[in-house]
Amino acid sequence: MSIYSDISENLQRGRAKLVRQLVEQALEEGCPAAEILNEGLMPGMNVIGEKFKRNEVYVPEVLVAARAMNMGMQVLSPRLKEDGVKAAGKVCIGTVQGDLHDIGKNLVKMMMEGKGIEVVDLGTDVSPETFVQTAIDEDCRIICCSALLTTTMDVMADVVKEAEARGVRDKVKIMVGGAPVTDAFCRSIGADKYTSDAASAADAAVELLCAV
Ligand code: B1M
Repeated sequence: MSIYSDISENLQRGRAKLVRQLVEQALEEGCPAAEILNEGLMPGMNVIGEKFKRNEVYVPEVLVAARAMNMGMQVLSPRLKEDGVKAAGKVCIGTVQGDLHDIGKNLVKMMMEGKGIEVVDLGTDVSPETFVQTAIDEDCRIICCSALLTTTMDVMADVVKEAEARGVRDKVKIMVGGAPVTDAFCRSIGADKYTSDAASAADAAVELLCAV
């Protein structure tokens, strides 16, 4: 078994320390940082994402795999920067104003990072102004909004309006999700993309980043 499949397998099992050691070993052996990411860490996270979509693994397994991914990335990130490797694109994510649920939002973030996307995490209770200002300041190409309450999902419409008011609606895509959110709701508020789960959100973000 190659060191890359070793990294991928152990990431899927959530063996964070081992993943970090294997990434260190791969670097010592002279493997390029981008190759370790693209052939070891990301394929491992992709397998978990696909299994999550098919309900073959659940939130806890995704969380431990994401922790292993993060451990590997701690070692790899400085080397990727040194090598001038750029992220697939930059997005910001948050749970909308008035809403403190963040487990799903964190999963979306982890899946996106697993696809090589740079994610600015704004946390919870995020105002439309903060979403849009961050997108402008940080040059994010997608704003990702999560809502778990029927009483807060309408804030997503305000994010769309704020992006229009600030004159950046044509420069930034807006993705929405969370248990009460639907595709019909997404279309009704003029957002760009609804997805029902974290793995699909990450896939959609990659597609949007490639399209813009
Ligand atoms: Co709250 N809560 N909660 N809660 N809570 C729900 C959501 C609720 C359905 C429970 C119920 O009544 N049956 C209900 C909402 C009812 C409604 O509006 N229709 C509810 C309520 C009412 C409340 C309070 C108002 C309770 C109170 O105080 N009276 C209060 C609100 C506080 C606030 O936010 N202002 C409250 C508080 C809390 C806790 C703090 C105790 C805790 C949150 C802890 C935390 O997040 N750190 C909590 C929890 C844990 C839940 C439940 C039990 C679980 C939510 C969760 O994490 N699910 C929930 C009931 C339930 O769902 N069974 C409930 C797991 C998570 C992985 O799923 O977040 O849906 P989810 O994310 C999924 C997808 O939706 C999607 O991907 C994820 C994974 O695939 N997704 C996206 C999410 N964001 C996305 C973004 C995308 C794309 C996909 O693109 C950008």
